[in-house]
Amino acid sequence: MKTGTVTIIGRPNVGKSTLLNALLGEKIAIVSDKPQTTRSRILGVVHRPGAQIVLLDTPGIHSPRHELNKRMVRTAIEASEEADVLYVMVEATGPPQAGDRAVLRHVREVTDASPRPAFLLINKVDLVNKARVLPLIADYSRLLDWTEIVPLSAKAGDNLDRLLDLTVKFLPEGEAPFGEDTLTDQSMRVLAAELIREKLFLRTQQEIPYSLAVEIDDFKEEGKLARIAATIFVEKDSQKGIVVGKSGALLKAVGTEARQDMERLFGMKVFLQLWVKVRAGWREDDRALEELGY
Ligand SMILES: Nc1nc2c(ncn2[C@@H]2O[C@H](COP(=O)(O)OP(=O)(O)O)[C@@H](O)[C@H]2O)c(=O)[nH]1
Ligand SMILES: [Mg+2]
Repeated sequence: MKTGTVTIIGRPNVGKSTLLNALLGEKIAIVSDKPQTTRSRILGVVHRPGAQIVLLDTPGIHSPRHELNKRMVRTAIEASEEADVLYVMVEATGPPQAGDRAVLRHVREVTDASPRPAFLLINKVDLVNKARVLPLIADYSRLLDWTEIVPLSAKAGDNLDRLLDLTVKFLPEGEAPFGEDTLTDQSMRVLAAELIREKLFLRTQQEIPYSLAVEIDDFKEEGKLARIAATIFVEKDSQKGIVVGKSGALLKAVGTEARQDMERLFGMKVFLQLWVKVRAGWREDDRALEELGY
């Protein structure tokens, strides 16, 4: 058996979580059009004939301003240090940005400390003309000595099989760490909280998505029904009004969308109750961050 850990890193919003979901064929990592959607390390297991790949999706590497973000970046760095193979993701839509260069500096540090294969993944090729990818490959090749360079589209599913074939070659021999049916190490509670947060991210703007956290208060399974109660934390009273929405409309829409995703993922009926509470300054508060699982 070939098996090992593959960590996906990159600046925020390049498509790391979309790739994790695409490689798993199941949505276990939340995705939005906004940067910093992913806040924790997300483990997914890819099963291939003769191989098991333990994939780690990570928060985007960025300059952190809040304690929450410092923890997010630390999580990404630590997960990259565990990797047998590093996936370093960038976008095909433009030349390397300052954020990409910061990621590459980190890759250099990790590979200098302990040499390991680093793949450059040029994502979102569906958005550009093929002719634009070649100069990008040249740009990035000047910046680092890549083991492999793989242009792909996580969203359209382009070149993913080739990526996995190349990856398996670089994995060590070993015993598979997870059972054949294992998809993730995340509990249903965590998945439920994340799906609620995703729907909120998609429906709120500006500072609000970043001021939100979700905590599951109660999760009861009764046969084929799950009864879930969750609290959405915001930082200010004014945000609470916005998250609840006019006559509760936004909260209701979020609840419906999250419930539908949970029913699909868990294969059971879900009864979901949502509450909104103000918890000022939770993003800077060590105790609150621990309680919220960050
Ligand atoms: N067109 C296109 N969009 C993508 C692709 N991969 C991700 N996206 C979009 O990019 C945004 C950020 O994706 P996400 O996976 O959350 O990025 P992350 O922050 O790196 O995890 C979302 O709107 C995705 O739908 C891709 O291959 N093509
Ligand atoms: Mg993500």
